[in-house]
Amino acid sequence: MGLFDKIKHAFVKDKEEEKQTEDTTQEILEEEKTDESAETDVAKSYETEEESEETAESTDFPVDEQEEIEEIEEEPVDTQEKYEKGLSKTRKTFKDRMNELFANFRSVDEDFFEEVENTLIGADVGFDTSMRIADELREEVKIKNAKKPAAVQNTIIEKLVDLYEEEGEMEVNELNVQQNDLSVFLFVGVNGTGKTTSIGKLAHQYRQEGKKVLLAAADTFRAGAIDQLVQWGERADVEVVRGNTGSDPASVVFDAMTRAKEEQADVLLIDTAGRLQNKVNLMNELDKIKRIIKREDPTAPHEVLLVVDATTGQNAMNQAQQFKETTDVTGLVLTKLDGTAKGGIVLAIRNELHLPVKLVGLGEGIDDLEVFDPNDFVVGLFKGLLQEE
Ligand SMILES: Nc1nc2c(ncn2[C@@H]2O[C@H](COP(=O)(O)OP(=O)(O)OP(=O)(O)O)[C@@H](O)[C@H]2O)c(=O)[nH]1
Ligand SMILES: [Mg+2]
Repeated sequence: MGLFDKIKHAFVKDKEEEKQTEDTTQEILEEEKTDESAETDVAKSYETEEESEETAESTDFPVDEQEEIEEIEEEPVDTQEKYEKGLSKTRKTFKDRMNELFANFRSVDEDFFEEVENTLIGADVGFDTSMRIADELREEVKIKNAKKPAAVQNTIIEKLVDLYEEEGEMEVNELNVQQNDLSVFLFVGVNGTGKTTSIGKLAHQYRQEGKKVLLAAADTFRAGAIDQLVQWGERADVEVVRGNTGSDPASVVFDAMTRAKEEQADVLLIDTAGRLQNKVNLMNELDKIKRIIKREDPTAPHEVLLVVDATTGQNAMNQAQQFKETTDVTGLVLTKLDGTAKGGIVLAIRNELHLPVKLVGLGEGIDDLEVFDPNDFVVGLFKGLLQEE
């Protein structure tokens, strides 16, 4: 099944569920009219099968219904839910923009195609992507003779998804983790994008999986940077290899590589400076760090992860372009997706930069980092935009 078909499938399923919810709500409302103890009914409907099969003994001492409801509400949100919640602003903006586009819709003419271009650019999917989609739409509308707004909107989504799917054919979104051997991940990116935070979160995840994790504090330039990583190390319960502020970051990396090998660590995550005296210095320093890593382990670094802040939109794209030209970036960590409506840049990143997003930051907490699933991402983003034709 193609990606667009998956979205259509999810859309149809949602519609069915919506209808079912409507029906159930209707039933509940009707029951409420006849039954005064509606609260008990709601509590009962939360019972799992297991609970309803409880022994006679426990039925003798019924649990307080209120307590039972609270217990259920406290259950941790699952990953998919967190992911969808984090993207809600992006989804809403896409929807609003589409509504705006079609609010003034009269006919499919040249003005309309220009509006489509503007809408897509405004939704941060990238300039080239927007132009290309509008061009393809011109053709498609001619062929299909699609004139109804719903059909045109669905065609725009179809084109966007098809392009995204096509461009991602060779993309590897999984992190390059070495089995039974040390994995070295180098984190790079301009200041404030979320390098240190993402390292802390990832360290926590690996630690929870039972891996031996080491961190290297190779941002020796900014006062306070080392302490920040040390704090994350404490939170994630992992060791941090560090030097003094102002010391040579490459020597910290050397120490970290040596120690990781000695202690047979599974993962070494290296934090680097976001800002130096100037950009050339920064790139030279990253180069030197990479050389040291390679000298100690010719297969490493296994990932050079560029951390970009999604809230900065086009700026994040420009940074990625610059880093890509000077460093061998292997993937992106896209942070702060939770606080932004600019999630559309995931499409621009893929279609125009050809860099795989590998991790996404969905909040400031230690658990707010997810591996990126590109298909789930677009399904979540676009299924709410399809229209019944
Ligand atoms: N909402 C949200 N905030 C985030 C996320 N990731 C990082 N942040 C916040 O962004 C700010 C900067 O994060 P850092 O990890 O210090 O960024 P950095 O890249 O290490 O910055 P420098 O050390 O200055 O180069 C902090 O306040 C983080 O809490 C995210 O996914 N969502
Ligand atoms: Mg930092």
